[in-house]
Amino acid sequence: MRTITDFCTGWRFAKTASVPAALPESWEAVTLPHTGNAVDGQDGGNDYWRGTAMYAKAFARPALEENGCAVLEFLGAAMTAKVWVNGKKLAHHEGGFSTFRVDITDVLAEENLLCVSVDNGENDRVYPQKADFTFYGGLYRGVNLITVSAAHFALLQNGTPGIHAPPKLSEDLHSAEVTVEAWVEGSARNVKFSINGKTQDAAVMDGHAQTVFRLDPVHLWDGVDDPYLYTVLAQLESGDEVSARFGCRTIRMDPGQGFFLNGRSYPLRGAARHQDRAGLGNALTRKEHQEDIEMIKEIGANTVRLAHYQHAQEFYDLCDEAGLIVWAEIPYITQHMPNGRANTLSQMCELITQCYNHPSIVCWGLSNEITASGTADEDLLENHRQLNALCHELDATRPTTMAYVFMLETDSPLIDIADVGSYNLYFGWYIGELSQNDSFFDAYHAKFPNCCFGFSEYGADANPQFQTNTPDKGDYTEQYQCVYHEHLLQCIEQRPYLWATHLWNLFDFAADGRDEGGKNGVNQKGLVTMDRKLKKDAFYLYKAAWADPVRAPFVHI
Ligand code: GCB
Repeated sequence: MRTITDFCTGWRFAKTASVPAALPESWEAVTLPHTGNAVDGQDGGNDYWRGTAMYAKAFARPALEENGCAVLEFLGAAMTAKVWVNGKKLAHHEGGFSTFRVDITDVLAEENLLCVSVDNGENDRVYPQKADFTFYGGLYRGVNLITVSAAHFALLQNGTPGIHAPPKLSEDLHSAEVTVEAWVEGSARNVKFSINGKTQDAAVMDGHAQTVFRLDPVHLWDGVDDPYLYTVLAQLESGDEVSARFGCRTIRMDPGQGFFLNGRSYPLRGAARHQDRAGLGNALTRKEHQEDIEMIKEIGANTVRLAHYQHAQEFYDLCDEAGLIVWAEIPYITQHMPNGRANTLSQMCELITQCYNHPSIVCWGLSNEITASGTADEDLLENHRQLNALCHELDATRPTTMAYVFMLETDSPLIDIADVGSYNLYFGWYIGELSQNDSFFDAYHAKFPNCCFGFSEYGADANPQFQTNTPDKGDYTEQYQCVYHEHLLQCIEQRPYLWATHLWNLFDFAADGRDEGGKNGVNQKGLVTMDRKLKKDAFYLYKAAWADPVRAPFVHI
C-alpha cells in the first residue's frame, strides 16, 4: 500500500535559523505553497530578504504497515534546505527547484515536530547566485508525507518516480518497443507492469526490474495536434504501486531544416516562462500553472523554454498534455562559480532523473549566458564537459543544448560542447539595430552550415502605461515592442534552419534588481503583464502570426 498525505497546512514560519523545540505558536501561520518574498521580491531595489528561514509543523505518527516506511517529499525548497524531525537532523539538500525525499521512519514518535530551514542567501556554490530574476526562498511547491509497505518502489533515488519508460520507435513509426524499468526498495520478487490493459511480469534482481512492451500499432505523441499519452502501471505483491505517463515520438534537429517531430518538419516557435506571478512570487498553485499554459496555447506557440531552472512537475505534465515541446534547464547561469561544479551536476542529475518520462522535453540545457560576467576559462569548460557527459550517461535519447550570450565569440571552445547550440540576441533592444539579428544568423549559418543552432531569447520591454505615435528603441512603449517583434517574426520565418525560437518572455516576471521603464522590480519583456491581467499588443501580433485562425478567429484593435 502507498498513501500520500498532503502536508501543506498547519505550518508556522519565521525568519530565523534556530530550530524550535516545540511548535512555535507565535510564528506566522502559513499554508504551502509559500514564499517569504512574495512582496519584497517584486518591489525593486534589489533589497529583498535573503537568508535562512524556518518552517515548523506538528503531526501525529502515521499508521504504518509492519516494517513500512514513512517518507517526506519536498517538491521545491528554495534554495538550500535542511530537515529535522523531533530535533534530529535528517537531510541537507542544495538546489531550490527539484524534488527530494527524506526517510523519517526511524525517528517517528506519537507526536512529531517537523522543522525545515530554507536558505536563499548568498554563497559560492549553489546556483543561481547571479541572474536577472528574483531568487525567492521558501517551501513554494508543497510537501507530502508518503507511507509505503516494506517493499516499495524506490523513493530515495534523487527524488525520481521510481519508474522509467523510454520508447523506441520503429523506422516507419508504426510500432514501438518500450523498455519499462522500475527500482524497488525492500524485498520483492516480482513487478507486474501494465500498459493499456496489457500485463507483463518481471523478476526483481538487485532492486531492479525490467520488461519490454511492444506497442503495435503505436499511437504517437504528435505535438499540439495529437499529444497522446500512455500510462504504465507498476505493482508489487506488497500492494505498492506507481504509474508514469510517457509518449511515443521521435525528434531530430537538422542544421539546414530545423526541427523534425515524428519525421516531419515541425518548426518550433514559442516563448520562455518563469515560475512566477504578481503577488504570489513563485508559490503557484495548479490554477496559475493552468492559466499560463492556456496563454501559451492561445498565441499558437508549440514550444516553451522553461527558464532558468527545473519547473514544477505539474507544469511538465501540462506541457505533455498540451503537446508543447519543452526546453528544460538548470540554473547554471550568468556567472561560473569554481566551487559550484558539484551543484551543477546534482541539479542536472535530479532534473533528468525526475523529468525523464515527459515526452514534451526534447533537450537538456547545460547553462545560460554563462560567460556573461567572465570568460570561458578551463574550469568553466571542464564543468560543461562533465555536465554534457552526465546528460548523455543518464539519457541517451535527448540532445544537450546551451543558451550563449550574444558576445560569445562564434569560435569559442564552449560552442563545441553541447549537441546543439542557441543564441540569446537582443539587437534592437539593448544594443544595435533590428537588422543585426538577421545578419548575425546569416553570417553564423554561412560559417557553420553543419551546425544546429537556435534562437533562445529575444525581446523588448514594454510598460502598457507608455504609449506613443513615434516608437523608438528603449522607450518601453507597447508600440516599440510591436515594431521589434514584427521585425523578429519576419527574421525567424525567413530562417527555417533555426532549430527553435523562444521569445523572451511570455510573461513579465520579478527581477528585483531592475528599476526602469516606469516600474520597479519587474522585467517587462513579457507579452502579458505579471498579474496575467493585460495582454499587450505584441501578444496579439503573435496570436495573429501563429494561432490557427479557423479554430480561434479574433480581431484586436
Ligand atoms: C538574458 C537572460 C535572461 C534575462 C534577459 C533580459 O539574456 O538570459 O535571464 O532576463 O536576458 O531580459 O535581459
